[in-house]
Amino acid sequence: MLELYHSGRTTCSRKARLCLAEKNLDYVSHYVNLGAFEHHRPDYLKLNPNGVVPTLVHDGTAITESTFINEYIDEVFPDPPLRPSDPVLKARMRVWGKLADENGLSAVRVPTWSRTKKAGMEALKAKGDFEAVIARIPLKDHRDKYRLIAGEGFSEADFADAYAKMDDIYAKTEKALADGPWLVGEQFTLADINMLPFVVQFAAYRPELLDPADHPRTKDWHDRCMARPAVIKTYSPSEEAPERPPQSQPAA
Ligand SMILES: N[C@@H](CCC(=O)N[C@@H](CS)C(=O)NCC(=O)O)C(=O)O
Repeated sequence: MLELYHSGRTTCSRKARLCLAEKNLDYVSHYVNLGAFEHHRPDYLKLNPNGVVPTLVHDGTAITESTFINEYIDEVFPDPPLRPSDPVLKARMRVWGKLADENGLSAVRVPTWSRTKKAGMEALKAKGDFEAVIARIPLKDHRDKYRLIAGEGFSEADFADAYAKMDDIYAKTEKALADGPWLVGEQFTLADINMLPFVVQFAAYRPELLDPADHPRTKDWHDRCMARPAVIKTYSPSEEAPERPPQSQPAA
């Protein structure tokens, strides 16, 4: 049995949901409400010690890290294949995964956390719960960022750095797609799946990035990706990816 712990609409959750949808795999969906800090509860930390989403559980075994989750899915359920067999192309595919995990995630976090987490932090501070909640966060980097959001927020330099990373990723997709139609050539692969949620989310904050005058190949790739049935399914509001998080469950 496959189970996915995810938060629906976050970039990393979407990566894993996209891969499962491309494979047409059934899974039990467990929504993890980040706003209610469900990802820092002891029961979830047993599955994912970093306290982040997503986590795939396959027959009771937890797999973490969205890029590795997707490789695992492709290895165990090889049809249709989402990794090139050519070792050079496979290495290139992994470079896209690394770029998504490092620069993609750190870039998207600046505008996303600024918009989605500030009110929650204010509420925690008002209730006097802030320090206790922060102390339960396993990753120091996340503890520091939550503190920043609760205080002065990301600086102009943080935004400039995030925007530079977005520009760099769009420049890289534009260059790679000259040899397309997909990011590593002829085959639609995990490179496309792992990068798409970032390209989409960057454009949600900066629509000009998808201007065909500036990034014609990336715009065309984006549109072809968004027309795939698995992508339509993943991006449509659904019970597992609601507009608003469902009611938080009581802590286990
Ligand atoms: N490298 C990890 C990063 C996971 C991650 O940071 N996920 C975000 C959502 S995209 C998260 O759980 N954030 C925790 C929070 O918002 O407190 C992966 O790709 O699985």
